[in-house]
Amino acid sequence: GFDYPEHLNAAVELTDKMVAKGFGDHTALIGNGRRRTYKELTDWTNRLAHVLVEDVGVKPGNRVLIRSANNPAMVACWLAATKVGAVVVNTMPMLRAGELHAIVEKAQIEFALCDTRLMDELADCAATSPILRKVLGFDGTSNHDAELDRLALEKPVRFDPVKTGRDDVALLGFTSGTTGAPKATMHFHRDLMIIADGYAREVLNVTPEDVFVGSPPLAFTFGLGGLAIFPLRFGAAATLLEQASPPNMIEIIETFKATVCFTAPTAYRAMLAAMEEGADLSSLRAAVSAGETLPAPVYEAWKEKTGKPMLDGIGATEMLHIFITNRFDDHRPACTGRPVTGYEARVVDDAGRDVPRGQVGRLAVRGPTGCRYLADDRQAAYVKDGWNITGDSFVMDADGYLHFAARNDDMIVSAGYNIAGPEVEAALLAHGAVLECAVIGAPDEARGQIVQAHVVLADGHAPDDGLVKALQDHVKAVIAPYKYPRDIRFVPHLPKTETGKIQRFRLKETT
Ligand code: 3SK
Repeated sequence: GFDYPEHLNAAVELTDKMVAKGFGDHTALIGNGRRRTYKELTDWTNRLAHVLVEDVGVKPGNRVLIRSANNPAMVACWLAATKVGAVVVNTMPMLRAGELHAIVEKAQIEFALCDTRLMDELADCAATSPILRKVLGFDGTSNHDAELDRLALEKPVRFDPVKTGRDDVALLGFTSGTTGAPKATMHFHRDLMIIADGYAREVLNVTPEDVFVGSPPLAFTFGLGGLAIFPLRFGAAATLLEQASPPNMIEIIETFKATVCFTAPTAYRAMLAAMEEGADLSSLRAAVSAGETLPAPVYEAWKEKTGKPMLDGIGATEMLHIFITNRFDDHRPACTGRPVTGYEARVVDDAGRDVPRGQVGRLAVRGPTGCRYLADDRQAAYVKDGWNITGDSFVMDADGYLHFAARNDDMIVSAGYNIAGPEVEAALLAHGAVLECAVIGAPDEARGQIVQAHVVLADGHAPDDGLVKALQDHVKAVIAPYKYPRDIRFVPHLPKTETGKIQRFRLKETT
């Protein structure tokens, strides 16, 4: 089991304790043209912690929202807020005011720290969210040129950490439900350590020589683990990219000789193509693929080209991080592998009974970081008798290895992003030209799935390319732009049941 002292603070473990262990001069973070050692990161987070307590008035248990792209300043803010005992809600830069408002209301967020370049949408959110008491800007470019940075420069580099318990909530991980109504999953200080001491130690065998790179947002627990917690727990370096396109990741890998990469199969496909053109990714020892299922041809091509396995894994915001994975010495194509130490998996039917090996059923998992939704009736459906019933169908083979079969819900997974179809429908319906619509995930070679909208037009509107673009721009303006429908089909009517329910599965059959 995982044994931690009663008083534990995850941020202190990842900064002050790393300096005490002798990693002070090691590089901790690289980003926005600067490199910071563990000592510099520790001093920075301590100064910020002083500001949060003394100038902002953050008390243990207060919820603090952070809005930023992946950069060192975001990591410093997350660590500082964690150090003072706050409950952190990391959010993605693409979120619009309406989405931020739903998060602020759900988590009862009183304070927000925001990269000044992303302030507009948060200001709009603050105008409609009276609970949000104070918003402080920080300079995401690390030039220390914003209110939070200026206050921090005046503070001492020593901070007596707030006493937090190992079972105190440290993080709320947000996940959009299939209806788009956000759910918040609570994670304790110890959970943040468990994912490092379990998966990252056991499977990735992280050492201080490692350099991490990757694309998932820090606001997604996949990114927070892979690009902050895992490297910092072992004295390794994390490179942070505000725009994590495959070419940018390749540049980082070549420049800093990155050794561990966290991204989705779509990006690995692009990296394979770049290797054909001469890109040198030979420094990578671990290519972790998650967020969407890894197609066997990508796994095979990577093995063929690099001589190393690509490690497919499945995680969930509910479980905090990866709980089933392949291993360096135990990996198979079209297979997600076996549970990480400490986790158990079953494949069950609707009544919770094990289905025979080789048959499809729902993936149920149990382990030390299981789901606790914040104030949400959906908890009872997700956790039954201690088993977390995930949204995926799997097959367990005769050897106990797990193979992905399908998703069970209306969630669309496109290039690693989870997109709730109903949320896109609501955005489309807010456009005057749309009478009715249904949104589904359509198979796509490059992105796994794309958002496909079937639209019935209101009277007086004619289908044409100009309208497609207008609807796409409208969706991008209302919700995070990555959710926009890449494919829009105009149809005279939608398939419906006798009671008038839209039959999305019928649309899926035709794509
Ligand atoms: O597979 C996922 O979607 C996931 C979610 C949260 C954390 C980690 C992973 C891989």
